[in-house]
Amino acid sequence: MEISKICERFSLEGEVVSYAPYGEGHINSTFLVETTEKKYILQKVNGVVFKNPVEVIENIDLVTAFLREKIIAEGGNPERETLTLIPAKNGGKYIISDDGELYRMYIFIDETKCYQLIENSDILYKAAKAFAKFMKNVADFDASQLHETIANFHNTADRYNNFIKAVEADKVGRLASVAAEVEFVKARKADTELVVSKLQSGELPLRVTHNDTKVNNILMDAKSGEGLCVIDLDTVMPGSLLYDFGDSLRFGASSAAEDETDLDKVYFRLEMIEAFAKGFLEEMSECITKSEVELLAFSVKLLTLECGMRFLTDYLDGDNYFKIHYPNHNLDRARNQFKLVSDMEMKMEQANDIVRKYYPF
Ligand code: ADP
Ligand code: GN1
Ligand code: MG
Repeated sequence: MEISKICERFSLEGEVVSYAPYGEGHINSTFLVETTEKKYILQKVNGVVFKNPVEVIENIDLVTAFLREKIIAEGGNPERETLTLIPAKNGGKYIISDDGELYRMYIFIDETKCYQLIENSDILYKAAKAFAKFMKNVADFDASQLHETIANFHNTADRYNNFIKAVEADKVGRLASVAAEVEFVKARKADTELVVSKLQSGELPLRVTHNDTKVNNILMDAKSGEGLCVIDLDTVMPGSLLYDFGDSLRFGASSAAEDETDLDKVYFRLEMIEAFAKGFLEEMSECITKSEVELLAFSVKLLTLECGMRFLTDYLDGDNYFKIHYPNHNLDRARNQFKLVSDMEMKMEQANDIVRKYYPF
C-alpha cells in the first residue's frame, strides 16, 4: 500500500511533503516522513519476525508510558529521551494497511547521531551508560504485563536446536558450501547451554531487558554527544543482563562492519570492551550480581556466537528473517561473527581482567 495513504491514517501535524527509506535496521521497514510542520518515523513492523505485531505495539505503549513518567520526574524531555507513538485517526497506536501489514508512527528524534561503526571508545562508554540507565529505569516495570514478542529470543540452547534442524532440513541446498561453519558451531554446543541453565536454576537473575542493544539502537545527542534515547523497543522482555551487555559489544567492539568480508579486518577491540565495561559497571554497580559479573566477558562471545548461528540458520533456511542486500549476505555475516568468536576466545582472559578492574570478582 502507498506510503502517502498510510500517512493519511495517522494524526500528523501539517501536510506530508516527502517520505523516504531511512536507517540501517535489519528487521522493520523504516521511513522518514516530513510534513510542513514536523518529521516522523514510519515503520512497517516485520510480520514474519513478529508473529503478533499488535503485541509489540502494546509492549511499546506500556514501556514508553512508564519511561515517560520517569523522564518527566527527572526534569527531562520525554519526546527526545524515549520513543513517542503517534495516535492513528482510528484512536489506536497503529494501523493495519489494506494488505494486512502493521504500521506505526513515531516522533522523529532530531539532532542525533546513530553509529553504525564506533569511531572512538568515548562513544561506547556513553552508549554503555545509556543502556545501563535504560535497564535501571525499567527494573521496577511489572514484567508480567509484557508479551513475549519473539519466543525464546536469546535462548541459545533453543537457537542451537533450531540451527541443527536447519542443517538437517537443508531446505535450499546450501549445506555443502558451509560444512566448516556448521562444524564451528557444533564444537561450541556447550557454550549455548550455560546462561540458559543458570537462568533456569535461578543462579542468574531474570530482569526486564532490551534484548537488542546493537549500538545503532541508541540515538546520541548531536550537540552533547551523550546517549539520548534507547530505541528499537520491539524485544523489551524478561531476559538476562548478559544479553544486553554481550550484544552491545558484539557490535560496538568489533573493528569492522557486521558484513565485512575481509576477515583480517575483523577482530575485537579491547579498548572498546574496556570503555563499555567501565560505563556499564559505573551505572550498574549497585544492582549487578557477582554471578552476572563473572560472565560479562563470556557474554560477548556467547551473543556473537548466537548471532552468527542465527545468520547461518537464516542462510540455510533461504533468507526469510534478516533483510539481505545480496544473495550470500547472511553467510558473510555469519563468517564475520565466527571470526569474532575465535578472536574473543583468544582474548577471554584479557577481557576478564578488564572487567575485574571495574568490579573485582
Ligand atoms: P529495526 O528493528 O529494523 O532495526 P529500528 O527501530 O532500529 O528498526 O529503526 C531503524 C533505524 O531508524 C534506527 O537505527 C535509527 O537510525 C532510525 N530511527 C528509528 N526510530 C527513530 C526515531 N524515533 N527518531 C530518529 N531515528 C529513528
Ligand atoms: C536485528 O532490528 P535490528 O537490526 O536492530 C535483530 C537482532 C540481531 C541484529 C543483528 C528483532 O537487529 O537480534 O542481533 O539484527 N533483531 C531482531 O544485526 O531479530
Ligand atoms: Mg534497530
